[in-house]
Amino acid sequence: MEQVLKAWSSIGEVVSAEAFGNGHINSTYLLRTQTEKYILQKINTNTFQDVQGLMNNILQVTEYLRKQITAFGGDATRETMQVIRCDSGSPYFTNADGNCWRMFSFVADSVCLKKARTTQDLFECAAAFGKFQYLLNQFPAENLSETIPQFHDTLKRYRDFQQAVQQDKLSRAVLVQQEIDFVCKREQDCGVMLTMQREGQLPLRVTHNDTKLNNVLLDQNTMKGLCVIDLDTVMPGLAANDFGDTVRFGANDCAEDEPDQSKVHFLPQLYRVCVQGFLQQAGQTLTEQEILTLPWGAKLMTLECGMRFLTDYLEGDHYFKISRPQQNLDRARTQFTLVRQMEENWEEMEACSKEYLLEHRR
Ligand code: GN1
Ligand code: MG
Repeated sequence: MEQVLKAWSSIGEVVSAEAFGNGHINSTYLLRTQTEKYILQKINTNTFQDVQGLMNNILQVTEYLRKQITAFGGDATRETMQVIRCDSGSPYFTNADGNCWRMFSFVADSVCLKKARTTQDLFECAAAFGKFQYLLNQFPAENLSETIPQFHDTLKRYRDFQQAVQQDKLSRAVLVQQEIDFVCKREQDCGVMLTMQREGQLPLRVTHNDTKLNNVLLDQNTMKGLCVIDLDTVMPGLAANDFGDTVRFGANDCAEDEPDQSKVHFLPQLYRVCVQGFLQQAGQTLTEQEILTLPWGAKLMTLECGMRFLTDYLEGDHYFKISRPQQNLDRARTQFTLVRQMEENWEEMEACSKEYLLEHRR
């Protein structure tokens, strides 16, 4: 790391560096100098192969957000991420070993939660991502590179899953036949929103695509949503998917990798809170059809994420970081339990959208 830090000599002497956060992909560190804190990240270049394109997206999006936030009277130094360029002026540094690193300023007096402690925490998370989408409503999407092609193409994720089952490189398929069957029964579901989008019923928007609670900072004093982070997957996408991934992660009472499925509960009352938070901010820019497909966003983001975890388990855990064996399998099982319970609560989920429309559109 010493060699890496030389590329940012302008921040002064770094007195400590510690591992930070819970991301599954990049490696994150908190740095302290005598006076300031910074976030240093090693970019996972297996996942993000076009680092130039990735950083270019982040620079464009944060610059645009800074203007928007200022125009709305906010504090742009705290409400969006800020890239700290290297001494050379580049937004990232490539080490002699080929690893790519980047730095962000640390948002003071903010917290990042692993799990919502109160209903309000989840509301704030959904609202922060709703506002993110609202602020980027007019952003020229054609300027963004696709950092991970077909990221939320659920049908492609299904095909990747099928391939992993067929190849069965580690002979694990026999251990997870139930889970495999669960996914196969839902093949038709995977294409529902993609078809609507292709047919012009759902617009593409600039979306975040990874809207879990730990990708938003809350103000430590007010516990209000403050700053959306992890901008690696900002790309054109569907509004309902941004809503849906917040639900996947937050509208339950369990950890993402809970091993005991009897402890996994999808909570419809928290689903409702997500609808309220997201639509409070993004509602006015969304079409009726987008609002009606919110339940699909929740179900498909959860199913897709479960498929991705299961695929990774079958392929030998090379994509998502794990800290114990079977963690990806537990993550997958938890997602499937949540999907089943969403199906059981489908009418209530649909009712939330309908009630919103009745109240706001007629
Ligand atoms: C990854 O990087 P992180 O931990 O915020 C993943 C998301 C998954 C999520 C599951 C680039 O997000 O797509 O939904 O894990 N990010 C990427 O927790 O694949
Ligand atoms: Mg993250």
